[in-house]
Amino acid sequence: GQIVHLADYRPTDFVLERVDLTFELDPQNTKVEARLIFHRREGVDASAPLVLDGDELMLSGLLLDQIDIPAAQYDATPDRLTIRDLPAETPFEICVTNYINPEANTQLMGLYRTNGVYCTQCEAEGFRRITYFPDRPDVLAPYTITIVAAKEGNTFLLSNGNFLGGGNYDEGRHFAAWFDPHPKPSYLFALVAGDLGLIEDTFTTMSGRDVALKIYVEHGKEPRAAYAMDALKRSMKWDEERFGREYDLDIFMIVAVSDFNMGAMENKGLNVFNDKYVLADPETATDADYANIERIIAHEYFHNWTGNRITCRDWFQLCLKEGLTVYRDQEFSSDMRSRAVKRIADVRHLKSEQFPEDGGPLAHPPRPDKYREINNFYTTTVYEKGAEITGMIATILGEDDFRKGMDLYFERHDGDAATVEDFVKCFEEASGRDLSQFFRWYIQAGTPLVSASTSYDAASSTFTLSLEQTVPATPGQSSKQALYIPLSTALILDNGQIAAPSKVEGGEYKNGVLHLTERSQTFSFSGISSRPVLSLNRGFSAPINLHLEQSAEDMVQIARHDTDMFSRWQALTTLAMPNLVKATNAVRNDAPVAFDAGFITTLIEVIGDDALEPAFRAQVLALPSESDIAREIGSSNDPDAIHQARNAAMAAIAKAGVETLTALFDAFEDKGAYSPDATSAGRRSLRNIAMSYLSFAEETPKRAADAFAAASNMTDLAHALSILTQRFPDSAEAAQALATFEARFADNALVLDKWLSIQAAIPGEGALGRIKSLTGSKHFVGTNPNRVRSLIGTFAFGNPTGFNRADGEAYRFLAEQIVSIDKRNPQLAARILTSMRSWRSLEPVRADHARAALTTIERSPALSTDVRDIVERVLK
Ligand code: DPP
Ligand code: ZN
Repeated sequence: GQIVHLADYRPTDFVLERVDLTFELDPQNTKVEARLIFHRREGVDASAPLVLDGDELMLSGLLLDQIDIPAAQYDATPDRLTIRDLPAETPFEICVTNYINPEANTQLMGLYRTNGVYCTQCEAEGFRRITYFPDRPDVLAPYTITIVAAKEGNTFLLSNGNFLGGGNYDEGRHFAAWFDPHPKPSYLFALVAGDLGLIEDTFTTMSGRDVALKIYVEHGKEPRAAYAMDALKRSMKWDEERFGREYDLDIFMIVAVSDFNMGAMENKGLNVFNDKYVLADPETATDADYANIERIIAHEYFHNWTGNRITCRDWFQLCLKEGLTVYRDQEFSSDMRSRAVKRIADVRHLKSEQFPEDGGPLAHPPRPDKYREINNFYTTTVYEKGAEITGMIATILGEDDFRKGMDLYFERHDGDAATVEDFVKCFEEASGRDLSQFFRWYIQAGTPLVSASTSYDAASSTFTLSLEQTVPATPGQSSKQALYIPLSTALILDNGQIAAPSKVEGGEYKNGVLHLTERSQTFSFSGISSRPVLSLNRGFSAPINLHLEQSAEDMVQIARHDTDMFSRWQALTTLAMPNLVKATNAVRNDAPVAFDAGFITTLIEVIGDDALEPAFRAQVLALPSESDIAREIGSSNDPDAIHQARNAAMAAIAKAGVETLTALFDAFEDKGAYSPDATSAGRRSLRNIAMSYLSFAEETPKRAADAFAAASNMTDLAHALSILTQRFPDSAEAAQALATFEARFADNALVLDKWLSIQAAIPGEGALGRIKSLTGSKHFVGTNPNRVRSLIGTFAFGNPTGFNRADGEAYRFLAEQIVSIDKRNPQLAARILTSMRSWRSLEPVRADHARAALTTIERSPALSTDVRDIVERVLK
C-alpha cells in the first residue's frame, strides 16, 4: 500500500470508449473476457504504455484488435498489466481473458459467492479483482454485459442497465445480455446470478415513463421486502418533487444478499443490499430497522443522480457523492417523519461517532489529500460531516439559492466525474456569494470550538454577543484557518417571543442566521427592550462544540419554551452534561453522588407534557451516552465510573419521576395492529424508555419479563430482552427470555444478530467470557460480516465497561480477533479496529493495556494494508 496524493492527480493517458464483458460463471473458475475500446488521449506521447489495474489476477489471454499480443509487448503481474506500442491515433480494442474463483473470495470485494448466489462489490477498487481495467472513477464508458451460467441454480442473470435479451446457450446453460447506455465508472458495475425470490412493482415517472421495479430476496422472504418496495417508490417520487430528478432506465433492481461488507451499494440500476437493510416485518424487525431500511433504500436510490450521473473525479472527492447523498436522505427522512426528531437523532449520531473521530488519531478532512487505503475513508467524517457541510451551504444560501445551485450542478455536471470545487462553484454562481472561506470546511479536519459570551445593556437596549472560534490541531494539520460558520440564532424574550432587533452590527445576520467569519467577532443587536435569553446554533446549524456561559435558569427557559424543538432538546442535554461529569468524579472519589434538582424537575416536566410528540419526549429521556460523557471529560477516563454515574442519574430520575414514567408506560401501550410509521414508533420508543427508567426504580425484573411475554412486535420484544439482560443479567427471567428468543428465531439469522448484539452489550466483568463463549455458538458465523459486527463490533463499540475492563483482557481478545478476521476480510477487520481510536483518552492503566494490544497487532506478520493503515495511525 503506497500513499496516494490528491496533488498527483492527472487524467489517464488513454480514453476508454466502450466496455464489453462476457462472464462464464462457475463457482470456482469463472471466465472473464473483457473487450475494451480505447484511444490515446490528445497530446499524450505515442510511446506511453497502457497500464491497467489488477488485484490477485492471472492473465490468460491478451489480444490487440483480435490478434495475439507478443509476450515482449506487455508485462502482466497480479496487480498490473502494462501494454506497450499501442496505436498513436486510431482507436483500438484490447481483449483480456482471465479466470477468477468467486468461492475463494472471502474479502467480499470483486465477484464472490454468498449463499449460493454470485454477487459483486466493486466500490472502491473491487473491479480490478474481476479483470484488468483502468479502475478509477474518472474512466467512464457504456457497458455491454453478457452472462452465461448453468440454468440450475441461476434462474436470474442480472447486470446494470436495460435488459437486451437472453436464451439458451448450450447444454444446461443459458445467457442474458444487458446494456447500460449511461457512461459509468467501474465501481458502479454489478453482476448478480442465482435462484432468488422476487417482488415486482412499477413506478411512473414525472414525464410518464413506466419503470419496472424488482426486489430480489431469498425464496420465502418475499413478503418481508414489501416495506423496502414502498420506501423505494416514495424515494423516487420525493426526488422528483424535491430536486426535479427523474429515473433514467426502464428497470430498477435491488438484490438483498446476506454476506456484504457495506450497508448497500448504488450500482447503476442494480443496487446490491445487505439483507439487513431490505427485509422487515413486525415480528422480526424493530422500528429502528424500518427507519434504516427507508433511509438506506432512499440513499442508494438518490445516488443515481448524486454519484452515478455525476460521479467523482477521484476517491479524494468521495464526500462529493456521499456527503451530498446523506444530506438528501436526511431531508427525505425528515419529510417522511418528524423533522425535529430526525435532526436530534442525526446530531446525537454525529456527536457520538464523528466528533470522536475528528478529535482522535484518525481525524481527517472530509476531503482528504492523501490516503493509503481508500476503504478506510468510508468514514463518518466523509459521510456525516460531509452532509453537515451541505446543510451549512443550504443555511448560508437559503432554500431558493440552494435549490438553484443544485439545479446548476445537475445541469452543468451531468455525465461528469466532478470535484468538490465544481460543486461549490455552482452555489457561488447561483447565489453570488464567495464561498472560498467556506471551502475550508472540506479541507480542514477537527471539530471547531466556538466560545460565546454575552452582555445586555438596558440603557441602550443593546444585546452583545462575542464569538471566538478555534479549530483544534489534528494529525498532519497543526495550524488552522478561520472557518465560515453559520449560526442559527434567536434572542428569546420573557414572553417567549423571538426578538426582532432594529439593527445588527458586527457582521451579517439574516433570516435568523449569524455569519461568523472572523476568529473573533462581536455582534450587537439594537432595540432589544429587555434582557433576552440567547438560543445559539439552533437546529445544530453548524457541527461545532459550543462553549457558552449560560445560567441554568436561561437553559431551563429554552428547554421549556423555545419554539425550536431541537434547541429545547439541546438545552436539556447541556443541562444534563455537567451533572453527569460531576457524578463521574464523585464515583471516582467515593464521594456521594448528587444531581441538580432543577435539571431533574425540568426533564420530568418536559416528558410529561402531552402537547409534545412522544418521539421527542423519548429523545429528551435518552441521556448523553457513556461515550458522550467520556468525550466531554476528555482525558484519563474511567468507563466504569462513567457507567455508574450515568446509571445513578437514571435511578435518580426514575425515583423522582416514577409517577410520570409509570403513566407514560401505561398510556402508550401498543394496542391494535403494528404500524412502522413514525408516530407509532415514537409512542413505542417513549413507552420503552420509560420502562428502562422504571427498571432502576424496581427491585425485580417483573415489568420487563411481563413486557417480554406480552410483546407483539420485535421493537418491544428486543427492548424487553435488553432490559432483562442489562439490568438483571443474573436473573432466571433473563436466562429464560434469551432461551425463548433463541428458540423462536433459530432459523432467522438477522434476528439472531439481535440476540448476539444484545448479549454483547451486557455491561460489566462477565462480558468478555460471554463474548468468548458466543463465538462458539452455532449462530455465530465468523465469515459473515453481519454476525461479526453484531457480536465483536457491538462488544468493542457498544460495551464501554465490558470492553474497557481494567485488566486489558478484552483489548488482547480484540487484537486476536482483528488479526484473524484480517486474514479473510481486511475491510471488516479494519473497521472494527477503529473502536480503539479513543484509547489515549483512557486512564493510564487501561491506556497502557490498549497500547500493548495495538502493538501486538502492529507487529503481527502479513497484515493487510487496511489494518496496517488503521493500527499505525491509531498508535502514532
Ligand atoms: N454503498 C455505499 C454507500 O452508498 C458506498 N457508496 O454509501
Ligand atoms: Zn452512499
